[in-house]
Amino acid sequence: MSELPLFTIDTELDGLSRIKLSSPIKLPNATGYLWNRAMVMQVNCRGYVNSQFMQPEPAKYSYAPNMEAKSFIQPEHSYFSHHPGRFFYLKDEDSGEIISLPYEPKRVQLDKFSFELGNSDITWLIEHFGLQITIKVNLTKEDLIECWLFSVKNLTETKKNISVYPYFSIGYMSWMNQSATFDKSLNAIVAHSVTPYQKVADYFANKQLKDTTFFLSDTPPTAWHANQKDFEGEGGLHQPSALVAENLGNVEARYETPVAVMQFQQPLLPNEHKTYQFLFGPVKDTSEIDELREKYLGHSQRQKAIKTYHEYISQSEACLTINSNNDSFDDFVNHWLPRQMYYHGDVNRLSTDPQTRNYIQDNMGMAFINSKQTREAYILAVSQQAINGAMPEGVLLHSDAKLKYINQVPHADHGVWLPICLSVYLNETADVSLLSEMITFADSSQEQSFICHIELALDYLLNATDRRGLSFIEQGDWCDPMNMVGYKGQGVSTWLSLATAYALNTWCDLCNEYNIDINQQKYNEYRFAAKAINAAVNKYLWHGQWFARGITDDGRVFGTDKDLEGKIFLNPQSWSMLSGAANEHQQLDMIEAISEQLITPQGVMMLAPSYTRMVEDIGRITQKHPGVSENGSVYNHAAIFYIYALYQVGQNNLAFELLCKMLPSLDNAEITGQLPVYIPNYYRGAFYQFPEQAGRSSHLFNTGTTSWLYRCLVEELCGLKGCASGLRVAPKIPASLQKLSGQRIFREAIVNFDIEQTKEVLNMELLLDKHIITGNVLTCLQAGQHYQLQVRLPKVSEDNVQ
Ligand code: CEZ
Repeated sequence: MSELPLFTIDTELDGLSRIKLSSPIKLPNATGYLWNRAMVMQVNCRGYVNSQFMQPEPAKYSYAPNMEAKSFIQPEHSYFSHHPGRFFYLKDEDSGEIISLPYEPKRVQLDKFSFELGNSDITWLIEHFGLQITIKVNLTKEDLIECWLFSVKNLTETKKNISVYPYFSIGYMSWMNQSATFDKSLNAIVAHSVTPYQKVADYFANKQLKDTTFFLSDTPPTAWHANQKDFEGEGGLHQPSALVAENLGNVEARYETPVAVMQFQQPLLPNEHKTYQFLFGPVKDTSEIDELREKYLGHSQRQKAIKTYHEYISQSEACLTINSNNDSFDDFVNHWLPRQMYYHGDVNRLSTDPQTRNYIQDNMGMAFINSKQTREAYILAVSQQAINGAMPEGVLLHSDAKLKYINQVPHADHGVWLPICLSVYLNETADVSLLSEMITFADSSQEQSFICHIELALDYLLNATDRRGLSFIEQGDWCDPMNMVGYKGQGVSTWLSLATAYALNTWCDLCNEYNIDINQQKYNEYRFAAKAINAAVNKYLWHGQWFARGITDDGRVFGTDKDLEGKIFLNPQSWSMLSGAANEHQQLDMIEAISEQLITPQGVMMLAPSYTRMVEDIGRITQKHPGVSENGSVYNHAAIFYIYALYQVGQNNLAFELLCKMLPSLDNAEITGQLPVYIPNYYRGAFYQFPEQAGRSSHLFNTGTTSWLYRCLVEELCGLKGCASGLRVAPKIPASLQKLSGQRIFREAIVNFDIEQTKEVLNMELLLDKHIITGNVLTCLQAGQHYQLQVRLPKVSEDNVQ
């Protein structure tokens, strides 16, 4: 492979970004992802694919070669030789040589390789055997189907005879019934199965399931093969025996593991090319295949589908575009971050019962893209609140949906998120009408205003405190697997106590800012309660240089220097800055302790040292591998809380430094192992215990980080934050960023801005369309109007506190 840069960031004609990886070996786990409201596929540069669809619960149509446990999408997904994938064997009939594209399973070194991630497509451009091959996949706006194009061109002066063999894995579908054969009338390999069940009731429940997987081509195959084991034979996937013969054997699978393989023998004259279209996906029955073929097969149908899907994904365009003279930073902030944020708000991590904290935070991000969706989501969330104020573990998005997995474990924090995340919705829209919406409860048809629902949630939190005024943790707070601190009903959480104080203060601030009509006594009660909680946290949980993480059922304070492992947790420190519990001295102490113990080249770890053995009064988190997920990884959701908190206390340089560490880039790609197209939920931590693996990406793009990161960029770094009277301007650019320009869409006004730091001014100066602005709120912005905003800031000092 020639020494091309590992990857490049190009810009498409439509201004959107295109990431191009030049090697399938250097970043073997590199992936991109595509989705629509009913399916998601994570595509690996070597050809492996992890995909699922909703019916309405998550289901597969391309399975692993053996029975798989149904679970939520896991971090650090591992690939293995028979992992589901979309491969193309290509035989040079003249030389007999066989390769596989895009790289797996034969792993032949290719003359040219490029794995390209676009906004709404994933493509490989490959050259080998004197052939130029393009492989492209896109999804559709609303259907459960993968649309593939395979194009091969003869670049040589001599005629070439080839066979192309798309090999789409179907895998082990069912222990009750699975089979596959070629259906001539559909020109498709059709694999039928029956979702296993034993209860009569499930027969009727399963009748609607899409238990059939099909692979259809626009070209009649020379031959086909639908039987996994027989296709491989003794040669295995690296040297499938079925490819030795001139033609595939047209072999069915009969209660044998299916596969979809077709053979297309194709002579190519010099400069001649041949293009194939393939459709792959789940259906309930073959009549659906016909409809999908009509809709998507054929040049014009394909162009229409690509255009519609492109428009669908392009809805992810958000309200900020920046130019910081750092192309990779700008590319991520302007394209890939809003795309990931939209994915979260659009498909709720492909769950029918998203955890309430995730649902509310993910929809906070949607306020920067499509605030109407945020409004609907918040109303739905409070409509599932109990009349006693308790918010549900998960928000049911479907009439048949049930609370599953982690949502069957009682967590104490779901009530804090609405008052906290509502501020972004109101700052972006000033839509106080939401607050007077009358909404029922999960367990009562009584209607109460949105304001009342918020206050019931806050009151429920305040009642869920112990004699010290600290919040009970039950079997977990924001940290899901911290399940044994309070399972006996006594353990308390420092983080949740501080988050409750922050939620109370945030609600009171919103009431002031938007003149929300709440009872003055209630308002005073909340301010007093927040103070009391902050005082209690300081009294019982400040230890030396930082705040402890909590107190167990048996009264043990943990998360202090006295602990061998889990000495310091990041969240209590961050949220003590947000709630106001930490004074300036404590802030400096904590920041120093965090810099010494938690900061790594890839960002800030959520705790250290990672636990290496079970701690029975803390729980499952301590059983996770050190440096993985909540057990001391660089858990980006916790890291962004810290960055947001640093901005609130004027630590703008450190905040920006840590924000840059969080973003995947060319510089850190060889460590993270990923391409800069999403923020992973974590990078491996345990930096001082397992440095070898530290920094590796989890490759899991489901994370609550995106909306908070976008909030930091819009409201803090650029400091273009909405308020009741307009757009408040208060940039927090670091000393390292001389200039920052861009465009901010605010309540449909288009504000082009230039922010620069200069010795010529001692205080911030604002010019709007060359008019000096007194104060720092732009109150006259009209929807649809364009404005030019110049912000001149006094020189920002290197030392952190501004
Ligand atoms: O799930 C996330 C949750 O979606 O863990 C976060 C929590 O705040 C998010 O709401 C921190 O605990 O159950 C487990 O052990 C998993 O680790 C989940 O906690 C975790 C998933 O892996 C997704 O990251």
